[in-house]
Amino acid sequence: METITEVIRAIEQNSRFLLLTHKKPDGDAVGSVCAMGLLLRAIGKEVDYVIDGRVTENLKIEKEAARFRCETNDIYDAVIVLDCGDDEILYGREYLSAGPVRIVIDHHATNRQYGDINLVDDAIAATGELVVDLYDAFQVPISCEAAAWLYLSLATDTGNFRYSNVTAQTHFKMARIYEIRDDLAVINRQIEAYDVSKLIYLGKIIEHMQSYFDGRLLMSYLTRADYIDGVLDENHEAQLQNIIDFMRGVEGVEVAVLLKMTAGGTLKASLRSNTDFDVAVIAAEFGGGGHSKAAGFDVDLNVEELMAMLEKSIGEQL
Ligand SMILES: [Mn+2]
Repeated sequence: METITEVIRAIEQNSRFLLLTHKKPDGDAVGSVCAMGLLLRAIGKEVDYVIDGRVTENLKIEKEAARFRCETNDIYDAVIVLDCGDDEILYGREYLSAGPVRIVIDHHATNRQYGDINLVDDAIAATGELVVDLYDAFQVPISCEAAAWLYLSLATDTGNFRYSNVTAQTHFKMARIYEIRDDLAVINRQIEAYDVSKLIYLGKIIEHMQSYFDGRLLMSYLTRADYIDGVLDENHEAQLQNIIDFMRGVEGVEVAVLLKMTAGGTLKASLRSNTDFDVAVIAAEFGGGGHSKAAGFDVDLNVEELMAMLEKSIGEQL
């Protein structure tokens, strides 16, 4: 049986669903979860969301986010996890056993297939694309609110439809969203608005930037000394999302790497590729994962050690 058919059967045969996604949810996580929840509710199912409280305000674009909670004591028929390739980074991992059936819907090439049913397609740009397929499978029209959540999902995971993960299918799906809503520019402005702290951090990143292999690799970092008031609070951390794109965009750059020190002293590495260079392979060497063009990992090393290791590892494959 085709996997999507298995997902449809599992949804049809059950009535109470718990929806989960990864920690520090991004636009695709929040967008795909809410669009999925609205689909389930449209076909008469009960839905609860257990979502990391660190969802940033700019992603709460519609009412469904008011239903988010951080924990539950309930028992469900099935647990659906969206946009999370690894149960290690799943928020509410203990709730994987809150129901007898686990369904994983995702688009990470490194997905660990930790569900009973794993609907994983790494050829699509955003998990929201799979949710659109499910609306079609159930013949449920996409509501005005669901359209906003699907826009959030697709626009953020594609860098506003500029990344190489975008296909004609992404645009065909998006065209339908534009037929439903005419205020997507307003929503986009809300999603993308940033704080002045973003510019302060950008200054630090430029100051620390180092170029390797004739500019084919750019690396930079932020340590505690760079953080406003010495800490990277959640609000400021959210401002750093996608800031690496300023490095990736430099002419001649094939790989960009940004290291951020966490409160615990662990380094969080973000890697981006402009070419066929597969940064998920590099991330996997350090115990992380992601996509071929966007990947990451966490490691307990200091900045100098890690930059030397990455220079060697990336240099061997450039
Ligand atoms: Mn995603």
